[in-house]
Amino acid sequence: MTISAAASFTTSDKSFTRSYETHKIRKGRGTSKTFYPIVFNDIMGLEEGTDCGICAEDIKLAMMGHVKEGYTFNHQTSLTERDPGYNPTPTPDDRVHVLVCVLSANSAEITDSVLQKMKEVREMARDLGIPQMVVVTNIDGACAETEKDLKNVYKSKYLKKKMTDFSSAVGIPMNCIFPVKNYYEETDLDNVIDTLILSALKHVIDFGDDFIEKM
Ligand SMILES: Nc1nc2c(ncn2[C@@H]2O[C@H](COP(=O)(O)OP(=O)(O)OP(=O)(O)O)[C@@H](O)[C@H]2O)c(=O)[nH]1
Ligand SMILES: [Mg+2]
Repeated sequence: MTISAAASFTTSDKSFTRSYETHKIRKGRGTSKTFYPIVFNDIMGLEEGTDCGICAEDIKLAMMGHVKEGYTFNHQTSLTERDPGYNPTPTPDDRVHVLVCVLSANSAEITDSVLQKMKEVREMARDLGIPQMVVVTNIDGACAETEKDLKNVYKSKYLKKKMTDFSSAVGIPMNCIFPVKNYYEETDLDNVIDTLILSALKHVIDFGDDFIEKM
């Protein structure tokens, strides 16, 4: 259990994550502290609000490695070469190796403006050759059967529909969409929760690995 990426605890539709931040997974402690060779970069969400809604162009710049750690996204304008948050000379490590879209199974219909941005981002990733996948979160609260027993995840008609609808709306194949439940109230680890998260993570790593091989 770790509390690395700050998550917001309100149910408002406002975006909580504002800046570009790298999250690492620690291995060992003290002098034997190292990190696993995979990192996650979190960005502001796509949904538009009074002061949120990342520009699709910023996601493209991030994928190319041009966004510096700690850069605070501006929902009105995208990053430019003149900005101190712009990295003009990205290394292969600064580049993105897999694009993961996180979607809540609990949310209402995805708005047209978000779908449009997703389409743009997908096309940019395709042009850059970056593999794409989707993680569907909140599967516990979205369906009574999975709430009762998480093992029912692949039996849930509701989740299946949510995933097929999303697959056809944005054109991501079903075998690139992974349902997970995140830890949020539990204080101890649980094998079923871990199985889903680790299955998604295994695919993230495999897809990323395929991309690195081609780089
Ligand atoms: N029940 C349940 N709650 C979840 C799950 N995933 C996340 N949450 C909760 O949902 C809330 C929002 O999570 P965040 O990580 O802030 O979501 P986010 O998509 O990063 O939101 P922004 O940063 O605003 O774009 C937090 O209170 C989480 O604990 C899940 O799978 N199940
Ligand atoms: Mg966030």
